[in-house]
Amino acid sequence: MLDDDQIFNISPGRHVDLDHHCQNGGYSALAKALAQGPETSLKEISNAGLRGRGGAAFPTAEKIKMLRANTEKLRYIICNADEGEPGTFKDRFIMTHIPFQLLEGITIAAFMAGASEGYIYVRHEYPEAQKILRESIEEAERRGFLGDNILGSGFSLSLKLFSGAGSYLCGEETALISSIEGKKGRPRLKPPYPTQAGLWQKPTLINNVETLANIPKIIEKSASWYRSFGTPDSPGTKLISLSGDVQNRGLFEVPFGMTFAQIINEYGGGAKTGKAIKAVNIGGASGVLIPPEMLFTPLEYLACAKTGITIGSGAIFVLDDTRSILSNVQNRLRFFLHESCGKCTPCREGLRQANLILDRLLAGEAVRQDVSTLERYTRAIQEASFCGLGQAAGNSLRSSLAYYRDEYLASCRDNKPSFIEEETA
Ligand code: L3W
Repeated sequence: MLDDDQIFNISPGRHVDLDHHCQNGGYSALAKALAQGPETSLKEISNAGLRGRGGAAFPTAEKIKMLRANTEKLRYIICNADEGEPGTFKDRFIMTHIPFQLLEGITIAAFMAGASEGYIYVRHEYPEAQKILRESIEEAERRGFLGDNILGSGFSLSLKLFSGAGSYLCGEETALISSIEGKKGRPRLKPPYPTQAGLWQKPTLINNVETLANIPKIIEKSASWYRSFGTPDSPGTKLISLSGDVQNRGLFEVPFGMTFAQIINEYGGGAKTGKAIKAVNIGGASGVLIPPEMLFTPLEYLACAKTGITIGSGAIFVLDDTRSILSNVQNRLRFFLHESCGKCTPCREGLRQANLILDRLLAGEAVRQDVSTLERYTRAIQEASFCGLGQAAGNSLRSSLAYYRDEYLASCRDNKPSFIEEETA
């Protein structure tokens, strides 16, 4: 998806501009899509097996088909650029380096879905991305790639940028839609899905930045080219935000099918000198903590689902043997506690109580019973929370309690020899 020649040839702080984009084949995919029509283009995306890159991996073509099946004339497209998942910085890179590839992808997706109006919802914390995208939208309009009668095809798309206001919850699509409508950014129950009733109750195609940026290359180079990367279950590539205790931290585009160990060693250069990997967090703060033995799982939706790993937005955070699992888990728990909207009790109260137990554990004041209580709270948070925030917040708790229970128990004062001596005295 990322064109190395294009990206490495730009000077630091600059992005691939419209001329540069066009010189490298940019907008030929849009011209091709407009010429061959929405059905043929959609078939190519379907054959490519492109799936949502925001975290849920829903088949992109299926979503677009649902919009096409809707009889409502006014349809919207929304690009979800509210990249708030801690440890994730892939969408920012796309927006600040290859904005026209993203705009081209949005325009082709809108054409396939029959959407005539759209928004890019960019998180408030990305002012640089907002500026670049605003200017890029204006330039694409001036040059006939956006706006009325795109490339003389009769297809029109009015695209606007919308700035978030700093809420993680607004990355959830129904909360995001509410936020654009001027209401509180809170999720609602699905169904109806946005494809049925989205922005202003109209059918809406909402996709992540990375998903949309994949579309031009598939249309330009074909589904079979796309399938030459990855595995039959998970074709193509994934942007991985790699951080933590590795030699090389950064953003890497990797083909699906590589194991997590390969990604960490070949791209990340392995653990820091003299250190061993203790745990790896996959899928951002919403994801799971896994032990090194599980790193031989391939980056593939099916294989990961079987082992309980959530690829999510593709963030990988490595913890070496100097790290405390408990303080790492608490760090993420506090993030969710801060971002919880407070609407439902399991999330609002469950996270607060879990945090208090972690406080006690870290202060050496907890007892073994607290660990069992933490397990019960984790189940309640995951199973009874209203939206994905609570459901996902429990992932690091659940996985760390499963793989690092000994570390929890070792922090309990009634697990220490001195306490046992006191009790029996
Ligand atoms: C029509 C149906 N549409 C599903 C659509 C739905 C949505 C997409 C996925 O959560 C995950 C979450 C986070 N008819 C449909 C349908 N859809 N069934 O498909 O839907 P869903 O509900 O499975 O997931 P979601 O609410 O989109 C996303 C995880 O991602 N995550 C979050 C990452 C955050 C970022 C970021 O900051 N950029 O990516 C990380 O793990 O926990 O599980 O469009 O409408 N029958």
